[in-house]
Amino acid sequence: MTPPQMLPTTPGERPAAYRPDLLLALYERMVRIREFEEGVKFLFLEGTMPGTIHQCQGQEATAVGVCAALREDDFITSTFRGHGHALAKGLSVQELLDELFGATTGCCRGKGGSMHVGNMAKGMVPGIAIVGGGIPVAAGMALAFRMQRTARVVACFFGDGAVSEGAFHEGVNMAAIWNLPVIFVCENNLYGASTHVSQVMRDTHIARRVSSSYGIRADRVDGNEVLAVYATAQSAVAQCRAGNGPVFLELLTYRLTGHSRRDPCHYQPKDEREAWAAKDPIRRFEVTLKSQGLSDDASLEAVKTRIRREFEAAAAVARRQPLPTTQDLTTDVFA
Ligand SMILES: Cc1ncc(C[n+]2csc(CCOP(=O)(O)OP(=O)(O)O)c2C)c(N)n1
Ligand SMILES: [Mg+2]
Repeated sequence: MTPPQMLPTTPGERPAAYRPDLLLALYERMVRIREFEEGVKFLFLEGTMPGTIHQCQGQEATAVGVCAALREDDFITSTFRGHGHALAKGLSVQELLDELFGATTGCCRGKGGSMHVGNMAKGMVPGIAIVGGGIPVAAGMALAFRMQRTARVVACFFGDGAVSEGAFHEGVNMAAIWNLPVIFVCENNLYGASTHVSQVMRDTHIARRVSSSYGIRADRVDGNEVLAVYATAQSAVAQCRAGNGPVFLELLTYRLTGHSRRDPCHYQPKDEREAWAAKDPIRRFEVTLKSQGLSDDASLEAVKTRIRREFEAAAAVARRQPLPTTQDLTTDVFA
């Protein structure tokens, strides 16, 4: 990924011009996530892929916009909904698909599965499926980075459901009093499983709650606008690297799929779903790319076709990868 360019002055503001290769890279990454999720959905429904899956169709701009502002040696923590975070941080389609098939060639040697994807060598702690569980971990990693005198930062992804957990208070408060280099990234998709945010918090403006409770910078941004996410993440990362962290980002987005594959999603009202489908981050960015003369329908379609083929080739390989043996039960454990 191209290194960050100019910093915006106001959170969420798009700088006037980004280099075309950066814009096209952002687009390609979002499409890779969407095609991955659609392809995995098919493999799951077909019955070939074991376990369950939590998918992120509709939320591609949050993962891509934040991770594009990070360096390779920065870290992210993630959740049970981690496929998009992983691809955005630079994990390969192959190592993820192998993991989803439970193969030893997967990013966690087949022992993590869909809810725990990650790769420490690529700056991603394997996903933590306990809601809010990654938040104290991110604060601890950031403390370690500080004590090691590095300029590395941690971006900690979690959902709106996590902000009422005790772990959230502990982690954010500790990061705040010690100015730790953490970007707390709340993907507010309006629902924790089937429960709407308004049923679990009186003030649904999460960023406002955080800035008044913890005394840190907290921005609320359109999470379906990849350049707004990227610009805000860049300035948050710069602030954290300069020793003035943490920063909280509330990214407003929407899951255009069920909570998990067994969820028919009946609790999302039709008009709400349609309104958010019209704000699909990929389609919106296509409009931007076309209006800037960087792409046309044919070239965008070519990107999708290439990425779809890349997925299909990786899936064909993943189906044939070796599965762990009983000997593998006692490897990769502490004791
Ligand atoms: C501590 C804890 N409580 C409950 C659960 C069960 N659970 C799994 S996902 C989920 C909803 C999480 O919602 P949110 O944090 O908004 O993330 P999203 O699914 O919207 O990405 C719940 C309640 C859990 N995994 N951990
Ligand atoms: Mg949610």
